[in-house]
Amino acid sequence: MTDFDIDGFAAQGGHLPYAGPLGFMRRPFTRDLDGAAAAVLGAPLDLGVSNRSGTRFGPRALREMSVYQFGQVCPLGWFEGRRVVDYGDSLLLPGDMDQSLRAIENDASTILDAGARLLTLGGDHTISLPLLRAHARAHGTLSMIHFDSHTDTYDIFDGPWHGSIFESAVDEGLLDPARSVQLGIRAAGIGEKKGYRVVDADAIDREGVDAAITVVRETVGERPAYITFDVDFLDPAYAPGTGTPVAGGPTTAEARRILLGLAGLRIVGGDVVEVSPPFDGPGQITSLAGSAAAFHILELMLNG
Ligand SMILES: [Mn+2]
Repeated sequence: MTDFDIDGFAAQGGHLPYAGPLGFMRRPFTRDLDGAAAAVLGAPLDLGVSNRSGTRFGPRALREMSVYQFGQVCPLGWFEGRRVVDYGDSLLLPGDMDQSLRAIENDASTILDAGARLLTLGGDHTISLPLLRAHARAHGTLSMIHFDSHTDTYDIFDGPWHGSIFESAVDEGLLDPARSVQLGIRAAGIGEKKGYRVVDADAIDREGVDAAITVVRETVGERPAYITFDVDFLDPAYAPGTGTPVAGGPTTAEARRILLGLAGLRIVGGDVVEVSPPFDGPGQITSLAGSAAAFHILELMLNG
């Protein structure tokens, strides 16, 4: 006979990592937001990419690898007393960017209006624009903590794409760039700087993560802040499964330490974007890293 506490195990979600249903972190799929502290939303969009596509498969892969975080990145029992639901995916019509962004914004507003925090799984980075619109409506002008190898301030086409959103967000007054930080930047800029504080990849490498954390904490202060985590922040050695990888980036350990270093800030929302499973490597390391970051963002939202 086994000594295994099957009832206690069931209370944690009830399945071994390789079995069972796949709500994010085993949360139940439901649109009932009553009493929910947070909801997780999938935004399976890849209409906005400029290079390799595939991020429409990101939410599913992030959910799958999230169940490996139990007892690892996520302490067992962490969800006790916290109602977190998986709201499912926004219904996005293929080829229709306007409809897609409206659907994401509507779902986000529904969740925020219910009083829940929102963690969104992308999807390409275009999704952050409707998400910022919804969060700014709920919380006022935001600070942003932006992990990325690109500034995404490249508003060079007629419509939104994954490289234009953080120019549009400033122009729309959704966030205050002087109170926002872009971390890990290393792609050659082709757009305006728009006034963001930048701690680029070379600065993180040279001065270390503690210095980066200090800049973020001093810049953001007490303001409501939104975290957007583009998985291409990470070096392609740690996150090959993404559309526009840029060599020379931080490690998963550095990402983890920066996220943990943001504890106590007023994190009101966040997303993990640009996971493209068709380009992921053995061990699904990109989705694993992305889902760990997603859990840490959830932790910051609910502990803050
Ligand atoms: Mn990027």
